[in-house]
Formats: sequence, C-alpha cells, structure tokens
Amino acid sequence: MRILVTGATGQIGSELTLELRRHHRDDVVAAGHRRPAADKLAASGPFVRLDVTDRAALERVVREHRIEAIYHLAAVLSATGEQDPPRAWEVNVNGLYNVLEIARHRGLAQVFYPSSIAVFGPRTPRDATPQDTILSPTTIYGVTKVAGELLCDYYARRYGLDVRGLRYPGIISSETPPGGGTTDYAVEIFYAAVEKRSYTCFVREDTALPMMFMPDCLRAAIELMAAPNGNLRYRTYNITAMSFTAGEVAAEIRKHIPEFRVRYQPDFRQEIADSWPRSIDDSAARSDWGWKPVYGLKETTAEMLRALGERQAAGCLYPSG
Ligand code: AKB
Repeated sequence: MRILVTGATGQIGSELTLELRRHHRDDVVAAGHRRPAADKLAASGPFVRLDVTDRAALERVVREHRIEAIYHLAAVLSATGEQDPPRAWEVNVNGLYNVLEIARHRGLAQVFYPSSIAVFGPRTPRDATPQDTILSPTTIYGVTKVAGELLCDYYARRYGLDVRGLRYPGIISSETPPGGGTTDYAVEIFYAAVEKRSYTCFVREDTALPMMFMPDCLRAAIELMAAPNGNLRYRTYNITAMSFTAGEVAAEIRKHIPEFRVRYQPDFRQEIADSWPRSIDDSAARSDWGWKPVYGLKETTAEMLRALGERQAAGCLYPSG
C-alpha cells in the first residue's frame, strides 16, 4: 500500500512515518509544511513540502506518488488554535475536507484521522468519559475535531470511504516535541528534569488528564487501520493508556531525580485542561479491535528519562532544524 503521511514533521506524524516505513518500506511519502530536521525522517524515504489547505498541491502529490492511503496528521493544536482560530479552522477542517474529497474522487483505500479528547467539553462527564456522550467543546481546536469526526462519519456513510480515527489523549514522546498543545507540559517536564532545571508548569498540580506514551499511540493507529472493517461499530474511537495529575508525574520523576522541583503557574491553558476529561472509557476500542495499552506512568517516566538522558549525554537533547 502506498501511503501519504501529512503533518509528518509533527510530534505524532514524524514517528508514525518511521513506524509505517518499518512496515511498508519505501512506500511511505512524508509531507510537511516545513523541511524536516536533518534526521531519520529525511534519510529514510521521500519527503514533500505540502500545505494541506492547498487542494491542488495535495492532489498532485497523491497522483504523482500513486497514493492509496492517507494518514492525515496535519493539525493546529489546542493552545495554538486559541491564538489563531481562523488558521485552526482552515488547517483542521478545510485540510481534512481536501483529504476526504481527494480520497473519494481517487478511490483511496483508507484514511486515518487523529481526533482528540478535545472533542469533549465542560458538560461532558469528566471521569471515565464514555464513547457516546456530549460533544460540546469550548476550544476552536475541539470544534474542528468534532467537525472532523462528523465529516469522516459522513464520508464513510455517504461514499463508503474507509476512514478511521482515534480520540488521542495527550501524547508523551522523547523524539519530536509537541507543538502548541495543552498537554505539552507532560513532555516539557521531562526535558527540564534531565537538564536539572526546575520546571514552571502551566497547569495546577491537581490537574488530571488522560495521556499515552508514543509506542502505544503508534500501535493504536496501526492496529485500528488493520482491523477488519466489519468489527468496527464507530469511525472514531476513544482510547487512553493512563491518567495522572501534574503533581503525580513530578513525583514519579522525583523517584529518579530526587532534587527535581516544579512550580505551578497556571495560564490560559488551565481553562482548556479543566474542560477536558480526567479519564476515558475506551472499552469500545478494547472490544471492537483489541486495544490494550502497554505503558503506564511508571514505565513512561523511566523510558522518557532514559531516552532524553542518552540524547543529552550525546549533546543532542533537542532535535536540530
Ligand atoms: C493538545 O493538547 O492540544 C493535544 C490534544 C490532547 O489533542 N495534545
């Protein structure tokens, strides 16, 4: 299968591209609106500069590379979205619309769409948030993700397009840093810890959110896309791996680095975090396609500190470019 990954220089897109390349070798074309850092992404296969809001350019890439499936990771996240709502709508909704239109006109086999816990809002039950519940977000990012889910449902029902998605929680990873999300503190805190700095956290100590370590995030996408279509009751599934407060991750880090200190200085992202679930019920994903996370807070913390520690020792903690 010849695959296009949009948003391939982003936090999930960069690692998903490498993971798909391990499965599909040369058949994965990475696309991003900026050049990748001189790293594994650029070295391991084709890369094209692409703005997903430019439908003609997207169509050209799909045609020239004879693409059969699109993993559409390009998105503006929650915190950045609040700084520029029109841009969030343009990229998140019109970008997806372009992908879906091209997919149906060209008869593509599959589309992957990353949704988010941001589809939920303050009126949604915040603990064990169900698969079927109130979707009334208060961020533009959440609004675009609900619109995206509905568009995907529509294209599946109306045109028979095989489009599948996941409502990702905050993603923690040691490779490409996240760009502009509310859950970014759960990654930044590890960089501060390995650099022996104190960390100023932009949400309160008691703020709990659902999270997932990158290997689980990648495996979820790959397993969902490989699942028999007939087993899927939903186009977009709730998934989670763990939930913890900002204070709990700091305490877990202190088991490795006892002198690590965190100050809590909530900013506008606190209100966003307060509108999202504390924990997620992913039983539909577990029963329909066998979802089962591997990494909890303990394993994630140990692995983050190990990976970042190694990079720091090698003098390349932060990716170049
Ligand atoms: C964000 O914080 O905006 C993202 C998300 C939960 O979708 N990480």
